Amino acid sequence: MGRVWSILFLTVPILGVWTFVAAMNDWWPMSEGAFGPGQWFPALDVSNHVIDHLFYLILYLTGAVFIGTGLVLFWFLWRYDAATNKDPVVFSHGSHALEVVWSILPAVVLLFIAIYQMDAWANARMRRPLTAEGAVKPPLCRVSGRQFEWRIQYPGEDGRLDTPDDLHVLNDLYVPVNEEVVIEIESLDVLHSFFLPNMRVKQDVVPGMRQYVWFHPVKEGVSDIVCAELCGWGHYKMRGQISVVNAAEYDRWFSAAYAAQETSAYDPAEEEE
Ligand SMILES: [Cu+2]
Repeated sequence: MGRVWSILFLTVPILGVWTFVAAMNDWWPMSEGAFGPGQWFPALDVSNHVIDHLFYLILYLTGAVFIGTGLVLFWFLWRYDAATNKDPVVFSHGSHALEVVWSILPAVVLLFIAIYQMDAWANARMRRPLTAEGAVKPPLCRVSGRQFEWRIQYPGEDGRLDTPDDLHVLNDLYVPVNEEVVIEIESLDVLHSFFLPNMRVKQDVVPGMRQYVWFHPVKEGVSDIVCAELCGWGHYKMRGQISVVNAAEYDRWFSAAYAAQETSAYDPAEEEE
């Protein structure tokens, strides 16, 4: 019976690794069509690969530990199966040397990751992009999370937010390609999380806090905006889209959206939920 258990436990690392390898290579059962769209990362649309690099580094580190412990577990179940193992049982009070090793080794690995990712963290969270003059780059727009939509507000001609010439849009973010995009994010009610999977940007939106995210899109195209924080019954439908377009198209879109806003009639029924 012990042999059956050992084989069963061996399937855990095998299936676990298979899940990842199949997802990475788009093989069954993780392929497109089997469980919906491809299960691995959405396309990377920013110039900065550091998040993916860190992800793979940590995946391979934890993967090696996962495979290692899975194999050790299998070997012990196989080797010390009570039905076939005639050696008497030995009770041990532990091994001091082993304990030191398995305390120090993870500590060193964690410390290495902490130091190794410091620059990536600073670039993603602390070093705000600067203008050509060296000033802090003002946000392109403000995105406000609200149950269950993203309200987006662009400054108008005057370049300032919260003035009468602002442009307001819903769930439909436009940004220019090939430049550093800074977005101010805030919440109008509860915790949300502003997640742009293709830009590798994810930031909790905390009520009462004004925060900024930035990224540098290098590919034109449309991708998702997702709320990554369970924020209420309608959380699943709190999604929008981000369109990365060239400068000319951006200006065209902005003028058209602004013209549409100025000529639309106010309809109180639209305000109702
Ligand atoms: Cu939300």
